[in-house]
Amino acid sequence: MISTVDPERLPGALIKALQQAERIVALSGAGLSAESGIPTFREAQTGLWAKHDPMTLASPEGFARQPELVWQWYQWRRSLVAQSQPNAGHRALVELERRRPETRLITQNVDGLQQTAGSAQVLELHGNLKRTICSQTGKEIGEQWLARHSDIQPPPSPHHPEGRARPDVVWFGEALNHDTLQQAIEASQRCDLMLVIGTSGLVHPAASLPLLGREHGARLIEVNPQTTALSEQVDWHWPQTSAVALPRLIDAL
Ligand code: BV8
Repeated sequence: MISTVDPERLPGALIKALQQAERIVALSGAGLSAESGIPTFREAQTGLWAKHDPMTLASPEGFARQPELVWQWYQWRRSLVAQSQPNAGHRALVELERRRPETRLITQNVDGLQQTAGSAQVLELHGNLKRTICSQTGKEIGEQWLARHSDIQPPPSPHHPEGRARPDVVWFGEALNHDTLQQAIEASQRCDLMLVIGTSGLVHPAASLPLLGREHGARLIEVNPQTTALSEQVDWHWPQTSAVALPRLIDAL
């Protein structure tokens, strides 16, 4: 049974759990950046990409099969991010960190908007598309090299003769960075309240973190206009957008 709350009148028990929480984890997904104008992962991508399945493009097989198309998809997403600003939801999470210094921010997003909003420590489970690495060695490739070789898409790598430039993101079928995942697991096990913000809860291992928190006694508040794969597991489903909900959450602290 999903306990959906009245978006305009939060139950006292939710507010109490929020006020008493000392170790809050915020797990965010693409929905947090939606109000910054960045399409979510499963929404139909606009224009050229409508006919491509993001799951195929965001995979090593997809890159091996169509490197130019995948490179251009990320170039398009990078340009979207470059034109986007953090929204009130990102800023509310920065304020949450200020009010509750033990807060840990974990994101599935690769747009870096939470850091742009001012957060110093964000666990980026799926990497960050602003960084480019060598497809063979994983070493970072600098912007100057990329600019000098932009006539070839994707540009070659300076680190390996067969290497190509690729975004520093975790594709489907690739392992997450071990340390980042370990820190996210530990934070989820330690927290006493987890905010699950703007995620469909379909991608693992990220989607297992709320369940881990719950197993260790955390209360879960989901902020999402829709119900999701996680809604049955949370204590409260708040059917509200994150740019509206998160500032209200700060006001209730
Ligand atoms: C791995 C980077 C192992 C790339 C991404 C079967 C069961 C369980 C797992 C699997 C399985 N089969 C395969 C797997 C593994 C697979 C997986 O989970 N597949 C799923 C889809 C079935 N996982 C992996 O492959 C992971 N790796 O398991 O490795 C391994 C171990 C050792 C050695 C080798 C391998 C890697 C997964 C990472 C994939 N990379 N991103 C890129 O971005 O280009 S995931 C991608 O999806 C994005 O990061 C995105 O963030 C993420 C999750 O999606 P959401 O964030 O939830 O976004 P979505 O669009 O789905 O939902 C948006 C939500 O926001 C909606 O609910 C909407 O209602 C809401 N919303 C909209 N507007 C708002 C809002 N909410 C609030 N406010 C709003 N305004």
